[in-house]
Amino acid sequence: MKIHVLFAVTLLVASGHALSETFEVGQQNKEFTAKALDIKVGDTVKFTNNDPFFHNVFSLSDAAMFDLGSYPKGESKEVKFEQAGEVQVECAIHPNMQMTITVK
Ligand SMILES: [Cu+2]
Repeated sequence: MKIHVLFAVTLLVASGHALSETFEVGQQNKEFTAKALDIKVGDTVKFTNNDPFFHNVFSLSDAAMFDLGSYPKGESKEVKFEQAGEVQVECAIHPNMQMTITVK
């Protein structure tokens, strides 16, 4: 009996995990490689710096407030989006760098 319950819980966790995806957004030529991205609650976005200088990634949006700091070429950082809404993503070093992530 106990074994059956454990097995069911494991299956639920495994299937829930398989449904969430990771998207990659680069930073190249002082632009985000996607201007707009639609994702689901629970998805992750990986921001990779492809430029030979530092970029930052931050958001002041209610749906996801974060500041990943500044990091050099080849490094990436991830954000998991837990709440539905529109998220404006910016770079503190280059004010023209902006993108919108819509979390549904
Ligand atoms: Cu930048």
